[in-house]
Amino acid sequence: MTSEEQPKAEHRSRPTSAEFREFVASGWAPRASEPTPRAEVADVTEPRRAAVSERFAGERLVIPAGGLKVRSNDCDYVFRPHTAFAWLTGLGADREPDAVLVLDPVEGGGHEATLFFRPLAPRDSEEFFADSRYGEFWVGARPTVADVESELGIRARHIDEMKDVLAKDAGTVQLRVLREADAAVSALVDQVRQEAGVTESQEQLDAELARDLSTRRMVKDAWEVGEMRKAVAATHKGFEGVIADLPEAVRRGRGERWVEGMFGLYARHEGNGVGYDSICASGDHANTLHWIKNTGDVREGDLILVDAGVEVDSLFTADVTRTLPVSGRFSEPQRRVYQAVLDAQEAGLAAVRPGAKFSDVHAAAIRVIAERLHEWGLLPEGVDVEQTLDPEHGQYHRRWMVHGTSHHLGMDVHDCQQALREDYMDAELVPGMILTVEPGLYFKADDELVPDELRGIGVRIEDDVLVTEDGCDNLSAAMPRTIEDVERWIAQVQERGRP
Ligand SMILES: [Mn+2]
Repeated sequence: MTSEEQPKAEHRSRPTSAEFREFVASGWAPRASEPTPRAEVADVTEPRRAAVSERFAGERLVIPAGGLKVRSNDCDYVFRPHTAFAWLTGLGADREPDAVLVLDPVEGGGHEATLFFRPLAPRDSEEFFADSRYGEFWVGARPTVADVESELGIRARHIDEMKDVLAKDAGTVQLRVLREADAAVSALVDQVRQEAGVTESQEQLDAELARDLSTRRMVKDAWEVGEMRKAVAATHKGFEGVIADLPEAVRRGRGERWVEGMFGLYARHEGNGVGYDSICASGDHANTLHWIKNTGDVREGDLILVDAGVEVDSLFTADVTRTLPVSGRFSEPQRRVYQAVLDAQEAGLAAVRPGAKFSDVHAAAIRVIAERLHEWGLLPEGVDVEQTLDPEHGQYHRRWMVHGTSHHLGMDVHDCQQALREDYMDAELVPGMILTVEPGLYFKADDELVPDELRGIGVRIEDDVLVTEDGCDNLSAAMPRTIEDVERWIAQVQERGRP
């Protein structure tokens, strides 16, 4: 109900004669009589909704998917549902624009879930042939109410029926909406509240819902870990596609785009797409942390930093970085920097275990970074390791690694972003959490504080790690990381060709 409006194009028209409408509606084979089979994910979303129901007992919760966004004129961006909506319904990939999940409290406790959406329109409707956004002629047949109910195990209704459900005893039933997902649904909820005589601001209540739905995804269940493993396996394959084509990337010029395209090909083929814009940064570009322009050449002798992840249809995404010598062998200065980052990563990985604090991982990795920079004489005169690690009066080493070492990972690449500091940075790790460990060192080409031979070298190594009962399981461990293994990997993949 709430996609962004597309500007009208006055020069276009569709046939409207009664004769045509009757003709276009006739002569089609009957639709499949069997609804869509139940999806595997339907079994795992039910307990998720039950947990949310328990937390917000007696309240009505509104969780929109969001709407289509106009790219230009009558072209929209590819749709991606809000993560909380996808997590609670099991709808992933590009489903279902304008849908809204409503959890309605029932007497005696618990909630009834209803998915309001735009079901498939009949063939005698104008939408069928004339609506380029939703019509079957244009975007294919969408699911029916029966399809959605049978696929997801959730009651489904036409979106037009939603307002009445929201308005039902709105004066007595507490209403909360996930505001960030869909501005129009939020406006509708505000209108319902106003009509019911609710005058005090409800923003705090809505923010609590957003925070809960974000924080709640921090510990992954077995099914979610399985999706992460799929995402990582596809990412591994994508990296091998990139490695196989590195010589081609060098030959063609503008090789960063070739690398981006090669990874994107695998991401799209193996999964839903990339989980975030791939960073394909050769040479000095690696020192721009979020280099996604990818306009540069890939040159023999340089390192190329590739930070990329495949997102699978459930929207779980990997997030892996490898820094690869374009010619297949690291030079001596490249080895020195790479090994320091690897040592920092090993220290970070060793700190991942239940009971450790999230921030301990960064502390362990950044200490190694500080030590190496001190050994190399790069810290200011007279500053030792402990002094630079002082959070108040130091941190000189952060000039060469300004980012953090870890973030939670899941359906969003930066997962659980709405969580409070006490539930994230200051929280203890527990089994089932998945985080990245990704230290780096970045020596810009114009950095006059570092020796010539290090200028223009940027290295990051990033793996995706599951917290287990007694430590951690590196989900991306199959992707080589040590200097020797990376060199051997490149030689083997280039010998074999694209996977
Ligand atoms: Mn990352």
